[in-house]
Amino acid sequence: MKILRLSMLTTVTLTSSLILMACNTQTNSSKFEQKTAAETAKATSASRIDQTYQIKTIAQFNEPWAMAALKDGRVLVTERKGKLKLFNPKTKQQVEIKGLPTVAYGGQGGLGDIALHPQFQRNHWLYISYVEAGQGGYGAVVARGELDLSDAANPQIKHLKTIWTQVPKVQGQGHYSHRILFGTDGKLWISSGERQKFDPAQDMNSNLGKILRLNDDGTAASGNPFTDRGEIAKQVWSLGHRNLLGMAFDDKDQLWSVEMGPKGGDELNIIVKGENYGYPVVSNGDHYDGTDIPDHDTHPEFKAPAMSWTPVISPSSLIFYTGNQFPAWKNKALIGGLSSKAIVIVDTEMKPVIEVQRLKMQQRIRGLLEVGDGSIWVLEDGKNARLLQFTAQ
Ligand SMILES: [Ca+2]
Repeated sequence: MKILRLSMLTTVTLTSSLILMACNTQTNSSKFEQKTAAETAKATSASRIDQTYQIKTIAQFNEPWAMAALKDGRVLVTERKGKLKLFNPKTKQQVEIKGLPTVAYGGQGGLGDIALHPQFQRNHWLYISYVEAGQGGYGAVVARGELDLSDAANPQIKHLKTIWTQVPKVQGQGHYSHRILFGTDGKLWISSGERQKFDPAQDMNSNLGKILRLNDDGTAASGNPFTDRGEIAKQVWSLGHRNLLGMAFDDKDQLWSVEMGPKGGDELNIIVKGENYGYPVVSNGDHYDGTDIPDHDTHPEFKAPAMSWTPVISPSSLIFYTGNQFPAWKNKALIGGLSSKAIVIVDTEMKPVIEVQRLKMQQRIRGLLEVGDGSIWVLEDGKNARLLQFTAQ
């Protein structure tokens, strides 16, 4: 019975990837086709799980990007055009927070991520990432301010100050990445995309295409691996990245990232100090015009992804689930998918790392957040995007 089900699944996925191939006349490489079959087959292995869940719509936002939960149950939601909303799930009320900077909205840019300082209860420090225009074009920045909620009707950010900037600013409005995350070490981790400029990912005079590890004031953290290679390089923890829209620590305090590949080759990476992940020299995807980018296995000097997807999932976000409402997802990676319109569940403790469940969502998924009671909040992408709550059945 189990064998039958598996072979049926394989047939279905193979058929759908063949249809995809037929629709996409640009895809002409047989190597690509073989890999597609192999990678989808991997996802239909015997270790699939089938965690059930219930979905409730709880709010709606305009082009939301990221969320952060306050201890009292309220949630902060960023909107790409530059608004920060304080949402109270009990009253369903949304209050706009004042004191936000002007953001360069356009392309993939605008207001981006949000993170609370580990000692937020004491210092009220809030961190946001957003895109600014300046000399040379556009670039993401991270700013820190104090969130003042003392006047419930008039919440605001005070003393906002830019503490980190993408270098250099360049033309174009894509691949900012600009995820921000605090580790248990109290350090501020930033994902900085290569801005669709390829080579900066290997250039140590630029912080594009890198993962950075900073102190909470934006200065480079001690213990970083490239401290003897200049001021910008001091920030760098790992390099050779493309567009990293998700970063999260697992239960063993290991950092992981998800990264959009070019045509094919979306990646889940285990992030190791000082490693080079090879972009744009290697990728399991290829250029959009069909030009080959050598695959990871041709260049063992670069760190290969723990898992890659072709066809792509377009990963927007990453969390590791730590709660008890969904036992089968405990300590698994949950990845929000844009073009895949899915939430992709990955078991990172398996060798090799494998996808174990895929939730079909019918909408592009932008953000994921686990809250205190172990339920999961899911943000759709775009205008009139819903905030969904996942609870156990
Ligand atoms: Ca390739």
